[in-house]
Parts: sequence; C-alpha cells; structure tokens
Amino acid sequence: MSNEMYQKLAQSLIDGDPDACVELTQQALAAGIEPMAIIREGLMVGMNVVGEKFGSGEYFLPDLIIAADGMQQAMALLDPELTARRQQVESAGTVVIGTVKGDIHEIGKSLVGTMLSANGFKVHDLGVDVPNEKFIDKVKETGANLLGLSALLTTTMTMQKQVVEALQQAGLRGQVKVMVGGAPVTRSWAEEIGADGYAEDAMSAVALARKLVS
Ligand code: B1M
Repeated sequence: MSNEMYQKLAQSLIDGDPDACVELTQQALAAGIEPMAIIREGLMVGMNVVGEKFGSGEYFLPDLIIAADGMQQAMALLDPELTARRQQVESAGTVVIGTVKGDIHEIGKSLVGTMLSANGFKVHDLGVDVPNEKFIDKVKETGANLLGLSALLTTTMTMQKQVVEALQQAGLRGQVKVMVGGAPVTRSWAEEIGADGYAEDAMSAVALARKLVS
C-alpha cells in the first residue's frame, strides 16, 4: 500500500504535477504514514530523478522549478507534522543555519532546520543566499553553539570554507561548532575546510548536532 503511494508521490514530482503531489501527501498523512518516510521514500526519490534528468539534459530549469514548487508545497504540509512530534527534551543547543551566499537551494536546509527544531534545538534559520557576515553576526547575537552551512552547488561549497575562516577571524571559532552539508559536500571536504562535522541527510544532521554540542 505505502510502496505504491511513495511511487506515485515520486512520480508526481517527476511529472511536474504539484497539485497531485499535494493531494498525495495529504492522502499519505491521512493513511498514517510517518512524515519522514513520506519525505525520504517518496519526495526525495522523485526529486533525485528530476535532478538526474536535469543533469543529463533531458529536463530544463522550468522542470526543476515546478518540481521544487511541488516539494515545497508538500513540505508546508509536513513541517507542522514533524514539529508536532517534537521531542520533549531540554533545549539541546542553539543553532544558526542557512544556505551559503550565491546559493538559493532551500528545501534540504529547511528540512534540516525543522528536524533540529523538532529535536529540541533552538533554530535561527537565515534562509538562502546568506552573506558570510550575516552568519557571523547571528552567531555573535545569539551566542549559538552550532552553525549549520548548507551548499548545493560545487561553486558555492567554497563559501563554507570562507565562513569557517571568518569565524576564526572574528574570534568565535572556539565558541561554535560548524556542521556542513548539501549534495556535493563530503566528509573529506568538511575536514579540509576545518569544519567540525558533515551530515549526509536531515536525520544524521540531528545525530551529529547532538554529538557536537554534547
Ligand atoms: Co538546482 N542544482 N540549480 N535547483 N537542484 C542541483 C543541486 C543539481 C545537482 C542538479 C543537477 O545538475 N543534477 C545542480 C548542481 C550541480 C553542482 O554544482 N554539483 C543544480 C544546478 C546546476 C542549479 C542551477 C545552477 C541551474 C541553472 O540555473 N542553470 C541553479 C542555481 C541557482 C543558485 O542557487 N544560484 C539551480 C536552481 C534550482 C532551483 C531554484 C530551480 C531549485 C531549488 C528551489 C528551492 O530550493 N526553492 C533546484 C532544485 C530543486 C535542484 C535539485 C533537483 C533538488 C534539490 C532539492 O531540493 N533536493 C538538485 C538535484 C539533487 O539534489 N538531486 C539540484 C531535496 C532536498 C531534501 O535534498 O537539498 O540534497 P537536499 O538536502 C538533503 C541533504 O543534501 C542534506 O540533508 C538534506 C535532507 O536530507 N543537507 C544537509 C542539505 N543541507 C544540509 C546542511 C547540513 C546537513 C545536511 O548541515 C548544516
């Protein structure tokens, strides 16, 4: 039953049909499927196919935009459900998170932010295309102990390095752990730029965040 639902959800993104995506997400929730499973097994599977087709030249930018619209509308339904499952724990820490300068990919970063928030972290989400200084200012202002930097483009990953350097220059490196992620980001990149950790997806981001601030 749910396998078929996941496939239909993925297909709605591949077909560029945001209305069907929203309807299927509502149906999946009504059927009692866990929001994280809807994201992982349905939406992300479809989004990855769209990304592959774009990479191979079969799809064009409008196809990406329509798929992202479908996924964002579905996420608007899933976010409150994820938050409603909020763990009743003492504040796990304060996180500043954003997508780095020059990069407007929002969905993965927002999902990581939602999951951190649902797991007891106080999250300040700066959005996308965030200038380096804005990360620094927000860490100063909030006294955050964790900074999350998302980058989805090979061309913008370098901003993660620049932010780590800027933290150092501002004398804040000792106060805040840095977590990096995003499709092109790897563990070895995280090590190379002096970040404290790399997470592959939203669930592992929560586990890593807990480890880093403990
Ligand atoms: Co763009 N895009 N895009 N795109 N896009 C990719 C990333 C790409 C891989 C597609 C491809 O070619 N196959 C490619 C990048 C190639 C590269 O550099 N390696 C690409 C490109 C080239 C571009 C443009 C340059 C296209 C153009 O204009 N010619 C352009 C760049 C714009 C810019 O940012 N300056 C562009 C634009 C767009 C849209 C605006 C149309 C749209 C984004 C809309 C939006 O976010 N509001 C878009 C989309 C949708 C994608 C794909 C298809 C899907 C991204 C997504 O939302 N995935 C993507 C292909 C792909 O990734 N398969 C692609 C779903 C999301 C839940 O997953 O974001 O990976 P993801 O997040 C995951 C993990 O990565 C991780 O956890 C998340 C949840 O599990 N994670 C973290 C993410 N951040 C983290 C932070 C952490 C920890 C984990 O700690 C802080």
